[in-house]
Amino acid sequence: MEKLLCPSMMCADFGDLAGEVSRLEGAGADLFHLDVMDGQFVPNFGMGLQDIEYICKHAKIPCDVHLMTQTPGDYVEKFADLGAKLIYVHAETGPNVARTLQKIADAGAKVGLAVNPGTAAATVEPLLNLVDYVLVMTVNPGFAGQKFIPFVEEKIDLLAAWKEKYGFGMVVDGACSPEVIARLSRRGVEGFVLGTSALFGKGRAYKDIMPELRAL
Ligand code: S6P
Ligand code: MG
Repeated sequence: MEKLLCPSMMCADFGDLAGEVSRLEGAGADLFHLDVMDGQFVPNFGMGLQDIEYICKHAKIPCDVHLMTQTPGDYVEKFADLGAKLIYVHAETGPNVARTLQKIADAGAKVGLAVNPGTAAATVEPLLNLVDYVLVMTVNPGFAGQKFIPFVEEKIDLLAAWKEKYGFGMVVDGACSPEVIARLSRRGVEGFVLGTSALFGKGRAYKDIMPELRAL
């Protein structure tokens, strides 16, 4: 199974965003992961519309947007217009997530469903009919540099067993270290969001790290 390596741009050097985009592309990144937080759904803020627009415009590879926001349904068209090719909204954002997922498809983007560590696979099963990618959170969302939550692996196995029936891809977000990538890529996960655990702040060039991660 081909891996999808997705650098999390909130971990990048914003003083040199253009350089970061081109170095990561040169290193073989598949998709830029752009986190949006509203200070409500998670206790943090970021990234701004200008950041999203800039990266989507300058990137040669596609961008996803991970909306960690309370009312994502009001904004999916906006992010599709800014250039997001895949939009994740959280399953925990209210009773009408199915409508929001439909809105993403109508806006012409791939449909993503993000699932918090405390949300069961069974809870999201009906929604799987509507999604292209499930983003399994292996930390509580909001911050880079947290610890991997091991009990989520049981849910990853349940979801992996449903991939064929519902036709979706699985991406993992949070504390994706080389060990986690090696283990979970053998259990049906194709996509990995790369933050501080595997890629950023390592004192090594992205072009040296990324092929190692792909080979795991
Ligand atoms: C925040 C966000 C994530 C992080 C990423 C950081 O929860 O959704 O995308 O940026 O998980 O990775 P790491 O390796 O620092 O945990
Ligand atoms: Mg994220």
